[in-house]
Parts: sequence; structure tokens; C-alpha cells
Amino acid sequence: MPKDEFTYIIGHKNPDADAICSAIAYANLKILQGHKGCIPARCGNTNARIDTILSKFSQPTPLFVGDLSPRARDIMVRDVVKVSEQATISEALELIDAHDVRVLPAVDEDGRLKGHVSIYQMGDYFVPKFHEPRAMRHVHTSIKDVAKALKADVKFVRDENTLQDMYVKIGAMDIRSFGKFSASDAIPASETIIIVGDRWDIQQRSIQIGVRLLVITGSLGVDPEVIEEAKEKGVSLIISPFDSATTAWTIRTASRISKLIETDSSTIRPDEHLKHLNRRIAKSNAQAFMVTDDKNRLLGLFSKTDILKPNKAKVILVDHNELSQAVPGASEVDIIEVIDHHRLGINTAQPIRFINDPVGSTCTIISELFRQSGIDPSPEIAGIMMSGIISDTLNLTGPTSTPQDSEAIAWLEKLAGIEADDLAQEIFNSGSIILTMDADQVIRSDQKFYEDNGFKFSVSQIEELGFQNFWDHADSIAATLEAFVSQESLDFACVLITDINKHNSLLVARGDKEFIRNISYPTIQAGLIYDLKGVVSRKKQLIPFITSSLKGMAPADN
Ligand SMILES: [Mn+2]
Repeated sequence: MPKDEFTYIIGHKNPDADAICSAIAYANLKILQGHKGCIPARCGNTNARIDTILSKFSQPTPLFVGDLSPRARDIMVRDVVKVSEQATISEALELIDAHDVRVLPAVDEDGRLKGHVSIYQMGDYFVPKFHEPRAMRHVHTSIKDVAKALKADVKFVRDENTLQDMYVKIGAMDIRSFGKFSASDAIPASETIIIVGDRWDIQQRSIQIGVRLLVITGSLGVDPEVIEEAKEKGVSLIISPFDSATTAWTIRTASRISKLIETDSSTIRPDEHLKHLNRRIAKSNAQAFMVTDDKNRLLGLFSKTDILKPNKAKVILVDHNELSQAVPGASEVDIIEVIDHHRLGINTAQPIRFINDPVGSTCTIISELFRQSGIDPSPEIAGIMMSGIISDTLNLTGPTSTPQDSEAIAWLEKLAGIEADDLAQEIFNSGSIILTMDADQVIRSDQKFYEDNGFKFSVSQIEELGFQNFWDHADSIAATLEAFVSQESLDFACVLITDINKHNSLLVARGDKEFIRNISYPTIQAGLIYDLKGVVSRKKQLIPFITSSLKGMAPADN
């Protein structure tokens, strides 16, 4: 299946369990509904919790997609019709005709690009040039290629593989003018090809003056004595099945393409971004652009139309709708659907299917889509959706949890054959992020970036059973966060550590002094760590606090 028929179903950067589980479940629903090419994807690493869920319900880790911006390799034709630089015009024309292409890349034996020939260049070769009569008779080829093009009956050949310039002449005149004509022509006999019918006198004279090749037309017989003389004088002699006019034309097509190859082909590397290529290509007159690797081997080609109307990948965003949280390049492809439960933050060029419901988890919405379609998910997919809901709503106990999430869990429990409380135990016990990762990874593992009132900031969240692991690593997490703010040119950054047992959080904040001063939660330590009693939701509790706090400040001049 060509790449353009794929639809990636993908959650946000730094995926959490809901982002991964909703992508898997929605791709499954789409496939059951008969949509082809839907692929669950992710744009970040999994974590211990996600790995536990995937292995419990026998699901492969979704495909990693790091960047969706279209590149040359996404639009190039891979099975390129190409021609050997050694080929004859006849072979090249046959390829052009058989494959209906305009441009043929010419390659050497190692597949390296030497240039290209086009139907225009070859047409020009055959266009009569009356001011240059020699050019109309010129061929650059070998005797062997001529014999092959004519499917000739070879009587005698000498140096048949030597590639040379030769000039075709039809011996149609009387023997008395034939000799004079050859003399006035200023073309040496050794470069002359004579085409003649059953005219014994012209055949004799051609051999006597030592022409390079004598072609007898119309499958006419030739005296054994003439063949003997040709051998003696070293004149190559072949018999063409065609009449003289056809023979002359066919010999010209036996000319090698080597002198016609246009060597200044526009070459492009496969990973060049289309948005960077656009201007260069719009200005170019080239008909085709060759994609080559660093050894100049031909990988593919594309035309101007291919780049102006690229076959874009399609994407469905789940569990997010802000481009700052989406896979890089998402804005350059077609976003065809969004299914989410976060605040709105997207504009699209086209109307799209957009489902946003303030429930506790994207998996709740997906389970409702299953129900609306009258499709029961498999026990594994039901378990995957339960996991997303349990993870996002702290097993229906968090403040973002709604009656719809409880209903979804009740429905899915039966289909999965598993109790939500048992599954929650397994999910929440699967590995403390603080114990298994270093401080930098702790910050990045579930981090979201925001822009509000001119402020750029990030909020990471980690869920732990109790705060002991955090206190053991608080200093290094705070110091790493401080460095992160300047590395990423942010105004400030926060880490919310949530105790999923007691439903409280701690907040580490670093960056903009005024913002930090405005944090009204009680400080636990002089080290800018705040006690957020009863706060467990980044989305519903912390982000609204931050945005209202920023409203009271002068806009940042980013
Ligand atoms: Mn979610």
C-alpha cells in the first residue's frame, strides 16, 4: 500500500497511557468499521506503566513517528524506469514508449546517476537539420549495435565492439556518380556506412574503397564472391531485412545515448523537507528531479506536479488538539479528525470531524464510539480502554472523572472480563518513574508545553504512590528543572508530583520570578516546593490556576 493511504492515529508528545490506549482502540474501531490503512502511532517513548498495560493486553507498541513533515522520499517514485548510459537510442525510446515516461535517468553499472535523456532530446536528434546535413547522417555506435538494431544477418564483421562516429549513406546513385560523391563528401571511407540493395557494382566499389560497413537491404542475397572480397578488405558486411529507408532510420536509432545525456540533472537528497524544496523547484525548468544518496546512486524521482500536489499523510489526533503538543510536522499534513478531552487550541483549514467532550479520558469517548456503532470491542481492546480511563481518572476517583467515565468502565469491565479495581492496582504499581529514570527523564516523561499571555512554559506531571521517592530526589529534580527553563528558552517550568493514593500533589516551579511570587499555595521548603492539597489534575486544577495567575501579569515579550 502506498504511504499516502495510511492514516496515523496518534496521541500527544510524551505520551501517557490514555494517549497510547486511545490511539490503539480508535485504530481498532476504524478497522472494524472497514477503514483501511489506520495505524496506531506514538511520538514519544513509552514508560513502565504503558509497557505493563500493553503486555497485559497483548498489544504491540504503536509505531514510532517522530516527524510527519513531508520529505522528498515521501513523494518520490521508487521503481524508476531508467536506462544504462551504454544504451542505444532505440532501447531508450522503447523504454519511454513502453512506460509512458518523458524523462529517463541514465545510470552506470553501479546504479550511479550520470544524467538523463528526455524524449525532447531524442526528438531533436531526429529533427532534420538542413544547414548541417552531416548531423542528419551521424551515428555514434558500434557495428554490433547496428547489427542488433537491424536484427541483421551478419556475414562478416571486424572490430564489432568499437564505439565510433560513423555516417550513413544510401548507395542509390549510378556507379559513375557514386565514386565522385564519396570523394566530395569529405567523410573518410573508414567512417562510412553504405546502405544498398542488390546492386553488385556499388557493393564492389564500396568494398574497394574500404567503407566501414556495407548493409545490404531487403534480405537480398549476396554473391559469395562479394563476401570473400569484404573479408579480404576487412569491410564489415551485414544483410538487413528492411528496405533502404527503414534501414537508414533504424541505424540512426542504434546510436548510443551517451552523447545525448544531459548531465546537469537536478539532484535532491531523500530527507530534504518539501517546504524547503518548494521554491527551488518552482523556479526550475527541469521536468523531473532525481533523488540520489550520498554516493549519487539513484533512489527515485519526482515531477513538479508531485511536489505541488503532494500525497500527504493523513493523521487523526487523539488525546490532544494543540499543535504544540502534537508530533512535529502535524501542521503540514492533513489532520482529518480530532478526538480529545482537553481545552481547544487548534485551527484547521478544512472542516474536520472534531469530538471534544470534557470527560475524564479520551478512552471514554472511544468506548462511546464503539457503543454508538453497535460494535463490541474484543476483551483485549476493552482492557486497553479501561487502562486509559483508569490511568487518567485515577480509577474514577480524580476530579476530572465524570459519570460517563464510570458508565464506560462498567460496560468495559464485562467485555474485558476484569475488575477495574484489580486492573488499577496493577497499573499504579507498575514502576515509580522517579526510581526508574534520571531527573531529566522525570521532567520529560509526561510534559506538556503551553503558551499563554505571551508566556512559554511547560508542566510535567508524575504520579507516585506517596512522596518518599520524590523527597529522595527533590534536589536533583529541582536543579534539572532550573537548567531546563534556560535550555528550552521558557519563561518557567513546573513539575507536579501527584500521590495517587492520597490525592494530593507537590509542585516544583522554576523560572519567571513574578510568576513564582504569585503562587499562592503554601510553601513546604524554602526550595520553591509547594503543597497542593487535593490537587491531582494538571488540566482541571493546575492549568486554570496558572492561566488566571498569568492574566494578572504584564504579557511576556516573547
Ligand atoms: Mn487523556
